[in-house]
Amino acid sequence: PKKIRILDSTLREGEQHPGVSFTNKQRIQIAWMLDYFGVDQIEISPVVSNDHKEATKTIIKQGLKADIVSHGRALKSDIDISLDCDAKWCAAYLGISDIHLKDKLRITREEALERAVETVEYAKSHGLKIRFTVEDGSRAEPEFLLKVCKAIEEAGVDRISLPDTVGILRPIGMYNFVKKVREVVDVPLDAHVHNDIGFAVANAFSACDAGVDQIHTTIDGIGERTGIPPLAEVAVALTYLYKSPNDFRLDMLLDLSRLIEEYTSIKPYDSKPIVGSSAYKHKAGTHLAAILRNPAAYEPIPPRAVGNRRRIVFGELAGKTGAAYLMSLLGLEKDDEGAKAVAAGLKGLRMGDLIEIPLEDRIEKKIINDK
Ligand code: HCA
Ligand code: CU
Repeated sequence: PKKIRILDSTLREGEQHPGVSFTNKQRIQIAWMLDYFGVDQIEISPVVSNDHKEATKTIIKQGLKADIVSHGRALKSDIDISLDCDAKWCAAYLGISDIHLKDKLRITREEALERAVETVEYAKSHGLKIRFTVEDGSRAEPEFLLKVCKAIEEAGVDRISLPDTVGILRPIGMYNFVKKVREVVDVPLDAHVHNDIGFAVANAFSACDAGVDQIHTTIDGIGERTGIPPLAEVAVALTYLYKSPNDFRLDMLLDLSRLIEEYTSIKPYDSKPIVGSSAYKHKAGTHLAAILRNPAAYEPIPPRAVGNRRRIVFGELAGKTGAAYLMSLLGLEKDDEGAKAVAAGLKGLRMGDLIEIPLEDRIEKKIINDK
């Protein structure tokens, strides 16, 4: 299978999430952790404040394995800031849909095309690698989108980011968006997709099917409005479903999520895939019975592999299997009568009173061996 790379934008898109604003010390730590995790590129924007500029400079100096991508507008003055930071990679974005051209930038298509080409030429002539983002490309007039992509390819652009800036594409729409561009240019492509209707992860993978080789993520999916695809879902899907040959340390995923929680007070919702507190909880007695023989019965990805852990919830659905198991955990003699009585007792428990026990490896092994 083909390798799909990850660009993590926690430090750029992530900081656009309401309530997120890191200190420079935190930015540097996040960059180190993302690099150790194994992402290919880390994006940060030095143009938003002096503080960000300092962080960008410092992170570039760390000599991390990942490329540090310095993000800004398609303006020479923003490219100059990337140069000041000693960046090797920069990214420039420019809205190219009519709504962005008319109501945000107040420029014509011709002016936008010219600005895109000039920006790429300027970066290249200063020795920078440049990714160009055709912002709101998913709503741009298709002929104009292709025209811009061809022109910046000719100007020497190194990558093109195809964004669904407002998250309105269906997976098939994202596929077609990428495919159209893929057919006219040879430049490596990025997918940057927003989650306004909940399709971000699905759309990112549609984009892969159509030919992008890099997905943008943030830790826990934080970003403008409803954010972009979370690093955890993307890295796990790449590894387990797409068999992409990356060297991710997936067992850091829970720690990465906790780090963001600590620095932002944004807690991932319980049922959030991979890192949510319920992602590996089992409640129904029939599920427990199966889990005790073979956890794969109800766990597509082993919890330890992603730094999470399995928990059993003993409550009204535990049944006799659950009751007997709870008794064995507590070291109680378990006869049939006793188990029935405990099961009846558990039936009286309601939300909030449920007993939750992490399954220790030791006990799990013993039970699995005893079967
Ligand atoms: C923005 C827009 C952007 C850019 C994406 C990219 C988008 O700057 O807020 O550079 O790949 O969603 O279009 O995040
Ligand atoms: Cu975005």
